Amino acid sequence: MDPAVSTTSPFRQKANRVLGVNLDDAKITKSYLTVAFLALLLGGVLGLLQGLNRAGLLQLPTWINYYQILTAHGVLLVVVLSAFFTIGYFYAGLSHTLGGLLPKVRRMAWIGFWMKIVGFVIAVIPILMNNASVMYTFYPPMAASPYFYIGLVFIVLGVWMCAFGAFINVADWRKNNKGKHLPIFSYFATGVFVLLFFGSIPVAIEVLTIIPWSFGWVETINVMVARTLFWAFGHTLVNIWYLTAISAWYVIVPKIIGGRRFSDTLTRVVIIALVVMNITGGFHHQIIDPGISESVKFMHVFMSLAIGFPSLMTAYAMFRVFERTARKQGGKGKVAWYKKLPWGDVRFLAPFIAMVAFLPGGAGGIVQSTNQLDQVVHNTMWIVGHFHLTVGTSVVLTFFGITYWLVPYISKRVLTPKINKLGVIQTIIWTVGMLFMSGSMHYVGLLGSPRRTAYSTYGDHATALGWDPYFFLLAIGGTLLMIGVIIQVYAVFHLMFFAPKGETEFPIAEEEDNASKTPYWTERWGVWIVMMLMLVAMAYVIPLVDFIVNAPPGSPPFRTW
Ligand code: HEM
Ligand SMILES: [Cu+2]
Repeated sequence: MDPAVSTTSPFRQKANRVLGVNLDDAKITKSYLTVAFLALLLGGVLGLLQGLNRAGLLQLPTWINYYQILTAHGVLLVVVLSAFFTIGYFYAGLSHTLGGLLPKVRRMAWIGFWMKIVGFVIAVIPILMNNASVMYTFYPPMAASPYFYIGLVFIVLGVWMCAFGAFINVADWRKNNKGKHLPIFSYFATGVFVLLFFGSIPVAIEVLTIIPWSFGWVETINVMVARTLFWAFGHTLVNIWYLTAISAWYVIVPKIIGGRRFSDTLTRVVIIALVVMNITGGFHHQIIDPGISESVKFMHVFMSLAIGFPSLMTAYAMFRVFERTARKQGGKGKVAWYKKLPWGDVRFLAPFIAMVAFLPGGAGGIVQSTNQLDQVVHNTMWIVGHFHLTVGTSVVLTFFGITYWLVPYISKRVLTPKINKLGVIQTIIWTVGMLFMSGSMHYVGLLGSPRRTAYSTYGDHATALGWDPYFFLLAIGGTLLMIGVIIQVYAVFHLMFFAPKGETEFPIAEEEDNASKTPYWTERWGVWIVMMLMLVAMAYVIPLVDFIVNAPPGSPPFRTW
């Protein structure tokens, strides 16, 4: 049965059947994706400027400095692009799989949209005025203009609005569909919005303590508490992107290649595991921080590595689906079946490369979670290479692959062979560009080049001069990526406004015919949330109490730029 029609409201049922997509809901997603891809365009330009500057190929004009650009690049790409894409994508899926958004929820999505836009404008003005060059991580002791943080408050409130909207819609569906399993796509959405809400509570607390400090109303701030609250959020954000990406891997990609989904139970267990074990990974961003006892760090490393298990389950599930589908279509041999996969289809190719990139990405993550190895790479360009591989490739390429069906779906248009081909070319450019950029970042990091540092030869020191060839490769990669950004943004707006009219399907794969029944305990979200909160308490109460009770003198605000 098409999940889109499993609603109780006859009007909504009809609207969906006739139109394929609910136009009011589509408008929400269109607006969110528009903002997301404008952020990609602008963020990409700034990224290229950084890359060229670090390679010594470009001197920035005097009215703008490296750290301003770096702050804007981070905020645009990891806050604006990711948040707007994630919300736009999941709202489209909630609408599709739950039979339309409730009018109340639609309003909440719009209020959330404008709150985020207003917040972004309030935060961006001090960045442009060079009063907030604190990077997207913004934790003390560096202090920005208070308006930067006030803008962030609006962004968080806007995100919460969307999270609650999703909860209300899901609760309504469950009330009307007692005893049924939440459709798998909405199950992913629920996991993501649970993490978005709970994960942003710590950062909200952090920002509320920073605001009086940055106004000068209080003199000092507890740096360790602030950093810890930030990373409880920052790390969760990373896994929100990841969960968003794998929702497409589990649910969408099998349909696109003409196959069926992997075990529904396993999928739901992976989601539960990622939600429950997530927030507690935050300390792996603080392995080098002083003032955290070894036992606490050890516990957190364990928690971080635990996330590897659902990832390995995912890797297995994906390749199993690929093989099974290819064999059904006549694929033969131990590996020759791969020829049967639709390599020329950007909706498959982009997320496939994204999955492959996650292998070295995940391996790098294990390096960084290891105390001794992290001593070598911490705060070097290696880290920048790592997250351009994970978020800049695994996540973003999956997002790109999604746009080639999601944008036509919400715009009542179709993907043409020409745009598909352009998408394939874009995917290849992105992959090659990232190989150059991320590869050289990793390597030059091992040679000691620090991250977050404008061009410098350190008085022509031999070590620093040895980095030059790698920065040159980085700049080549960055230039390719910029071309990729332009093609991708063109494709999105072409599909939104100019592609031929028609119906595009929201591709949701079915289960195997002989699939075993999913146990109902997977639906107990209350239990998973309580388990998650218990783990968070276990991980954070002891260190936070320690930071507060045994606090060193607090820090005044610093302006380092
Ligand atoms: C045209 C494509 C891109 C280029 C050329 C580029 C280049 C760069 C460079 C050179 C840095 C600065 C390294 C440093 O000094 O520490 C950087 C930082 C960063 N990039 Fe990109 N990047 C691109 C796309 C992306 C994408 C798609 C994302 C994420 C979705 C991303 C996320 C980040 C983040 C989070 C930082 C760190 C900012 C900070 O340290 O505060 N970038 N990028
Ligand atoms: Cu992390």
